[in-house]
Amino acid sequence: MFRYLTAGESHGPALVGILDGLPANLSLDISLIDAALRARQGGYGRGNRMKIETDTARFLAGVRGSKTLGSPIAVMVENRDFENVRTLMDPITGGGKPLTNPRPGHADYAGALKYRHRDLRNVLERASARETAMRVALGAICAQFLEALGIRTSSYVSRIGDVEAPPIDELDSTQTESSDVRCPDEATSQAMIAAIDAAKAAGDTLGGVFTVVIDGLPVGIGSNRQPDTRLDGVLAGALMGMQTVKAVEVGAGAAVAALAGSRAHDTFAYEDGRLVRPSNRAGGIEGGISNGQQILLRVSVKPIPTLMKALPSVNLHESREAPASIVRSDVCVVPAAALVGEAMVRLALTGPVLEKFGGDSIEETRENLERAVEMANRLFQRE
Ligand code: EPS
Repeated sequence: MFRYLTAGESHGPALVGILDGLPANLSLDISLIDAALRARQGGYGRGNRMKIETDTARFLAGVRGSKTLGSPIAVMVENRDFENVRTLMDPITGGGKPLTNPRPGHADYAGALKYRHRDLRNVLERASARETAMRVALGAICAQFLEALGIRTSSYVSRIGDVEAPPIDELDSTQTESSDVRCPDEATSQAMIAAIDAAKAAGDTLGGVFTVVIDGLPVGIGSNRQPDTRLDGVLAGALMGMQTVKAVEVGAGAAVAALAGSRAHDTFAYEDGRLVRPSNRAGGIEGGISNGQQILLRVSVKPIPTLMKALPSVNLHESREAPASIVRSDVCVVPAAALVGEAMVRLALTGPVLEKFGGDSIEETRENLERAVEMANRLFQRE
């Protein structure tokens, strides 16, 4: 069974993560893990915390000579900001003036009542998206496992606030990587940057939409056996597990509700003796099982809840109306969220891929995959 856990407060000493169940002998390019962490810190619209941190992954277990051992992998990412707030956050002696005014849209209020915390900082420290740095580190390890099997993920941003890109059919990843907002359309990128500047000037924040694409996923990942084994549910659940995400669509998504059945599904045909699907409205998943087509996941992200022009709220200690607490924050996290989304998809795919192909070493996993693909190709071959 593959599983992972993260721990860490936004301003505590460090974030830590454990990956358990990856096969042995997988060669890891450590520089790619740090590159993924660096990319998550970027994107137009980020705040001043990103100038303090230089995230790097320190391996504590499970890897030797840059190869996985098959034992649990433990990783640490230090929070440099901890040194600046040690009196507040030290695990043994930390404490200080409590935060009392919950931010609408944040975990502050519900979390305080749930855990009986009178200081909202005790909630926001774990609810903060800082923790996604560890998900990105662990996801970058899974990316190298998936890549070894020919499975790749990519992502792009198609909306920030009310600025939307034209339909993006053929994704040009070089364009996406050179855009400060991860949008492959140059003119839209500029309009998005202008929208972020305007929101910042107004003390406001912006959400948006990103898409995660999975290429090379073999047929048969996920299952129709039980509701919790369906691949669409597994992937959507992982993406909804991100701090900012409010909706996930697979393929044509919500638009399919308005289509008649004759226009909603992807028909089958033969072309030069090869089975083809002329469309991909299902987004690569039918009956909870990957069907060999590209997987398309469209994810809607809310504007982050810390506004420099604070929203109306209350002071819970004094039982009176008061503006929400203002803490350092970002204006727009959609480009970074796209990268976290990719990390979540990589983490969520690894379990079902291992369930299908198994293997205690990467060689064994690859052999099992090759055999399964060969058998599937032969199943309906004419005698
Ligand atoms: C973030 C780190 C945080 C925030 C942001 C994301 O750092 P700090 O709280 O020290 O500024 O910038 O978190 C939030 C938007 C939030 O609401 O908690 C990060 O590393 O992604």
